[in-house]
Amino acid sequence: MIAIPETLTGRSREAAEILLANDRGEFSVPTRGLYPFQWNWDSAFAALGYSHLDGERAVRELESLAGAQWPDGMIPHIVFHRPDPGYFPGPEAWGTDRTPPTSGISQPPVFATAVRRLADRGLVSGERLRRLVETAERWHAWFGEARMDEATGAIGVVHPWESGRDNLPDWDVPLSAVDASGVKPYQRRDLGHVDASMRPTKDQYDRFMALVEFGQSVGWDQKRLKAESPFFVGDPGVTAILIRAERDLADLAEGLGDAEMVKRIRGRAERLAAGMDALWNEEIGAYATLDIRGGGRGPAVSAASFLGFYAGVARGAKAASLNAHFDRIAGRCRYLMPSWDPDSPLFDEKRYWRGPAWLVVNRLIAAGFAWEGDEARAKRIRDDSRALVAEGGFYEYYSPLTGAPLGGADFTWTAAMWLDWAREEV
Ligand code: 9WN
Repeated sequence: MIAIPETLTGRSREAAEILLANDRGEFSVPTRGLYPFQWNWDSAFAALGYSHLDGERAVRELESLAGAQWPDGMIPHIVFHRPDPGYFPGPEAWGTDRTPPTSGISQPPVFATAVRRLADRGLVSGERLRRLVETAERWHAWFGEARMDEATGAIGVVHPWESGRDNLPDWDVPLSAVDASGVKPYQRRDLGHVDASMRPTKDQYDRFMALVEFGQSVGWDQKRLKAESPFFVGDPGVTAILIRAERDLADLAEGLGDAEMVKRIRGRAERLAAGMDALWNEEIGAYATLDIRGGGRGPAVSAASFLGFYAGVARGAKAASLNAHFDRIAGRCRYLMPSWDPDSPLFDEKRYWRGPAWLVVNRLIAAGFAWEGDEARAKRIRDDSRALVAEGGFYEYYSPLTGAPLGGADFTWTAAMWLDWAREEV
C-alpha cells in the first residue's frame, strides 16, 4: 500500500489520491469507467507520477507494460489485464489472440523517456534497467520495420488510435478513403460515460471499427498492415516522440556500456530526423501529417507541430515559423496548447483532439522549448497547465478558451503531470 507523503497537500494530495484510486496493483487505469484497462502512453506518464509517491511502484508500471510486448517487438496500445464490459472495443473485438489479451496496434513511444527519467533519479538500475532498455530497443526497432515509411523515414500510423490523438482533423481526409459500409454492428460504451459533444462522431467510430476489422483480416500481421492498410498516415506526433525516445535510449545504452545498441540507435535516428523533415508542410509553415496512401498533408497547425522542438529538429526558418504560430495561438487562447489551430474552421473547443488542451502534450511541448533554451514559451505552457488544474481539477482535457474541464474525471495522466511537472514545487 502506497502512503501519501505528509508534504503533499491541496491539489497535490488530490493528485496522489487519484493515482492510488486508479492503481490496480501492477498497472494503472487512465480513469475509472471510461478507460478500465492499461493504456500504453498513459502508463509511461503514470510511472512519472508514481515516482513521486513510490519508486518501486513506478518501475512496476513500466514493467507491466513491457510484459505485454509482442514477439515482433510491438508494445500494444491497450492491455486487457482483466475483463471489463465498460469499454468498447474490448479483447473480443480486437481478436489478437494474445495472453494477456491486447489491442493490435501501438501508441506514442514515451516509454524509453520515462525509463530514462526514473534511471536518472536512481529509481531503477542494474538488471531491471537492462531489461527495460532491451524492451524499448526492440519496440523502437519494430517502429522502424512496421511503421516507417520507406520513402521518407517518417513514422506512420495505421489507425488514428495509434497516434493517441484519435479524432484529429488531420485524419478526416485519409479516413474518408476507409470503407465502413460493411462494418459489423457494435455498441459504443464511451457515450455512457462522457457527453457526445466531447467525443468522436459515429461516422469516425464506424471507420475506426472498419480499420480494426481490417487488422483482423490480415491476422494482425504488422508488416502487412503497413503494406496494405487503407489508412497509413505519417504523424509528426509519433515521429517526434520516437526521435526523443531514441535519444534517451542511446544515453541509457551508453550508461550500460552497450556500444552496439548505441550504434543501432544512431542509425535509426538519422532516418527518423529525415522523416520529420518530410512532414514539414510548406503551405502552412509547420509540421503536419502526410497521407502516405493518398498523398495529402494535414491542413493546419496541431499541438504536435510544436514537437519539432521536442525532437530537436526544428531549426532556422522552421523554428521561426513555429514560434510565430505559437505566439499567434497564445494570443487567441487563454490556456495553451489547443490540440488544433483555433483559427481553423475545424476547431472545436470541446471535442477531444479537435481543440481541447491536454496536459501530457503540454508537458512534451514545454520540454521541447526548454531544451531549446526558450524558457519564456516553456513557462507559458507550464503556467497555463498549472492554472487549468488549479481552477478545474484533474480532468482528461480542457477547453483552451475557458479552461472548462472536459472528458473523464480523476484522470491518471493529468494527476501524474501535476506531480511530476506542473505544480509549483517541482
Ligand atoms: C482509444 C486513454 C486513451 C489515450 C488516448 C485518448 C483516448 C481511447 C478512446 O484515451 O483514446 O485509445 O477510446 O478514446 O485519445 O490518447 O491514451 O487515456
